[in-house]
Amino acid sequence: MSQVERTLIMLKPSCIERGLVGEILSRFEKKGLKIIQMKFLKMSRQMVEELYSVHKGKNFYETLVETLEGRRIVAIVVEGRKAIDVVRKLIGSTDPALAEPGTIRGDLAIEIPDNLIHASDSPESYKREYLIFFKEEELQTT
Ligand code: 3AN
Repeated sequence: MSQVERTLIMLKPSCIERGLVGEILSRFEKKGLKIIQMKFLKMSRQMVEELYSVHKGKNFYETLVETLEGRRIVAIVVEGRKAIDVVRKLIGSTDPALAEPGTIRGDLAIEIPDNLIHASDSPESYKREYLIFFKEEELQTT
Protein backbone atom coordinates (compact mmCIF):
# COMPACT_ATOMS: atom_id res chain seq x y z
CA MET A 1 0.00 0.00 0.00
CA SER A 2 1.64 3.26 -1.12
CA GLN A 3 1.18 6.91 -0.18
CA VAL A 4 -0.42 6.07 3.14
CA GLU A 5 -1.02 9.20 5.18
CA ARG A 6 -3.05 10.45 8.10
CA THR A 7 -5.46 13.32 8.42
CA LEU A 8 -7.31 15.09 11.19
CA ILE A 9 -11.09 15.30 11.13
CA MET A 10 -13.22 17.36 13.49
CA LEU A 11 -16.92 16.66 13.81
CA LYS A 12 -18.47 19.99 14.78
CA PRO A 13 -20.95 20.27 17.69
CA SER A 14 -23.93 20.10 15.33
CA CYS A 15 -22.92 16.52 14.35
CA ILE A 16 -23.24 15.44 17.96
CA GLU A 17 -26.47 17.41 18.51
CA ARG A 18 -28.07 16.00 15.35
CA GLY A 19 -26.95 12.41 16.05
CA LEU A 20 -24.82 12.16 12.90
CA VAL A 21 -21.56 10.91 14.42
CA GLY A 22 -22.17 7.24 13.54
CA GLU A 23 -23.40 8.01 10.02
CA ILE A 24 -20.32 10.10 9.25
CA LEU A 25 -17.83 7.69 10.80
CA SER A 26 -19.34 4.86 8.83
CA ARG A 27 -18.81 6.74 5.54
CA PHE A 28 -15.09 7.02 6.28
CA GLU A 29 -14.83 3.38 7.37
CA LYS A 30 -16.75 2.08 4.35
CA LYS A 31 -14.38 3.99 2.07
CA GLY A 32 -11.52 2.01 3.63
CA LEU A 33 -10.02 4.61 5.95
CA LYS A 34 -8.85 3.29 9.29
CA ILE A 35 -9.74 5.15 12.48
CA ILE A 36 -6.50 5.57 14.43
CA GLN A 37 -7.52 7.94 17.23
CA MET A 38 -10.76 9.52 18.37
CA LYS A 39 -11.93 11.62 21.32
CA PHE A 40 -14.62 13.99 22.50
CA LEU A 41 -13.47 17.33 23.81
CA LYS A 42 -14.73 20.82 24.56
CA MET A 43 -13.23 23.54 22.37
CA SER A 44 -11.70 26.47 24.24
CA ARG A 45 -11.55 29.90 22.57
CA GLN A 46 -7.78 29.40 22.19
CA MET A 47 -8.24 26.09 20.37
CA VAL A 48 -10.78 27.61 17.98
CA GLU A 49 -8.49 30.56 17.28
CA GLU A 50 -5.54 28.23 16.58
CA LEU A 51 -7.58 26.04 14.25
CA TYR A 52 -8.99 28.93 12.26
CA SER A 53 -6.12 31.44 12.56
CA VAL A 54 -6.07 31.99 8.76
CA HIS A 55 -9.65 33.26 8.88
CA LYS A 56 -9.12 35.85 11.64
CA GLY A 57 -10.49 39.22 10.50
CA LYS A 58 -12.87 37.77 7.90
CA ASN A 59 -16.52 38.81 8.13
CA PHE A 60 -17.67 35.29 9.17
CA TYR A 61 -14.91 34.76 11.76
CA GLU A 62 -16.88 35.63 14.93
CA THR A 63 -19.87 33.54 13.84
CA LEU A 64 -17.51 30.67 13.06
CA VAL A 65 -15.94 30.93 16.53
CA GLU A 66 -19.41 30.98 18.15
CA THR A 67 -20.36 27.68 16.49
CA LEU A 68 -17.45 25.99 18.31
CA GLU A 69 -16.34 27.86 21.43
CA GLY A 70 -17.17 26.03 24.68
CA ARG A 71 -18.92 23.23 22.82
CA ARG A 72 -18.14 19.53 22.41
CA ILE A 73 -16.63 18.18 19.24
CA VAL A 74 -15.17 14.83 18.14
CA ALA A 75 -11.53 14.84 17.01
CA ILE A 76 -10.54 11.90 14.82
CA VAL A 77 -7.37 10.75 13.09
CA VAL A 78 -7.83 8.45 10.11
CA GLU A 79 -5.25 6.72 7.98
CA GLY A 80 -5.29 5.46 4.42
CA ARG A 81 -3.94 5.89 0.90
CA LYS A 82 -4.02 9.62 -0.02
CA ALA A 83 -6.20 10.14 3.07
CA ILE A 84 -6.02 13.95 3.02
CA ASP A 85 -7.52 14.30 -0.46
CA VAL A 86 -9.86 11.33 -0.04
CA VAL A 87 -11.39 12.78 3.13
CA ARG A 88 -11.84 16.24 1.61
CA LYS A 89 -13.59 14.70 -1.40
CA LEU A 90 -15.92 12.70 0.85
CA ILE A 91 -16.71 15.88 2.81
CA GLY A 92 -17.52 18.08 -0.20
CA SER A 93 -17.41 21.84 -0.82
CA THR A 94 -17.14 24.34 2.03
CA ASP A 95 -20.63 25.73 1.38
CA PRO A 96 -23.05 22.83 1.93
CA ALA A 97 -25.62 24.46 -0.35
CA LEU A 98 -23.15 23.98 -3.20
CA ALA A 99 -21.70 20.63 -2.12
CA GLU A 100 -22.40 17.72 -4.45
CA PRO A 101 -25.01 15.15 -3.42
CA GLY A 102 -23.18 12.04 -2.24
CA THR A 103 -20.75 14.07 -0.14
CA ILE A 104 -21.19 14.50 3.62
CA ARG A 105 -21.96 18.22 3.39
CA GLY A 106 -24.00 17.69 0.22
CA ASP A 107 -26.21 15.10 1.87
CA LEU A 108 -26.35 16.19 5.50
CA ALA A 109 -25.79 19.96 5.80
CA ILE A 110 -27.10 23.25 4.49
CA GLU A 111 -25.74 25.91 6.88
CA ILE A 112 -22.51 27.87 6.82
CA PRO A 113 -20.32 28.46 8.84
CA ASP A 114 -21.81 25.49 10.73
CA ASN A 115 -21.03 23.05 7.94
CA LEU A 116 -20.76 19.91 10.12
CA ILE A 117 -17.14 18.92 9.69
CA HIS A 118 -13.54 20.02 9.28
CA ALA A 119 -10.57 18.14 7.81
CA SER A 120 -6.91 19.05 7.28
CA ASP A 121 -6.07 20.29 3.78
CA SER A 122 -2.35 19.34 3.64
CA PRO A 123 0.28 17.28 5.51
CA GLU A 124 1.49 20.53 7.14
CA SER A 125 -2.03 21.40 8.33
CA TYR A 126 -2.42 17.87 9.68
CA LYS A 127 0.77 18.18 11.77
CA ARG A 128 -0.30 21.57 13.15
CA GLU A 129 -3.93 20.62 13.75
CA TYR A 130 -3.10 17.27 15.36
CA LEU A 131 -1.42 19.13 18.21
CA ILE A 132 -4.47 21.32 18.81
CA PHE A 133 -6.52 18.23 19.67
CA PHE A 134 -4.03 15.57 20.78
CA LYS A 135 -0.77 15.54 22.72
CA GLU A 136 2.51 14.53 21.07
CA GLU A 137 2.78 11.54 23.43
CA GLU A 138 -0.67 10.29 22.37
CA LEU A 139 0.61 9.75 18.81
CA GLN A 140 -0.27 6.24 17.68
CA THR A 141 2.68 4.76 15.86
CA THR A 142 1.33 1.33 15.02
P1 3AN B 1 -13.05 23.94 4.64
O1 3AN B 1 -13.63 23.66 6.01
O2 3AN B 1 -13.96 23.44 3.53
O3 3AN B 1 -11.63 23.54 4.49
P2 3AN B 1 -12.12 26.67 4.94
O4 3AN B 1 -10.89 26.14 5.61
O5 3AN B 1 -11.96 27.65 3.83
O6 3AN B 1 -13.10 25.52 4.46
O7 3AN B 1 -13.00 27.42 6.05
C1 3AN B 1 -12.97 27.02 7.38
C2 3AN B 1 -14.36 27.18 7.96
O8 3AN B 1 -14.75 28.55 7.91
C3 3AN B 1 -15.42 26.43 7.16
N1 3AN B 1 -15.55 25.04 7.57
C4 3AN B 1 -16.66 27.23 7.48
O9 3AN B 1 -17.17 26.84 8.75
C5 3AN B 1 -16.13 28.64 7.61
N2 3AN B 1 -16.26 29.40 6.35
C6 3AN B 1 -15.45 29.37 5.27
N3 3AN B 1 -15.88 30.20 4.31
C7 3AN B 1 -17.00 30.79 4.79
C8 3AN B 1 -17.93 31.76 4.29
N4 3AN B 1 -17.78 32.30 3.08
N5 3AN B 1 -18.96 32.12 5.06
C9 3AN B 1 -19.14 31.58 6.30
N6 3AN B 1 -18.29 30.68 6.85
C10 3AN B 1 -17.26 30.27 6.12
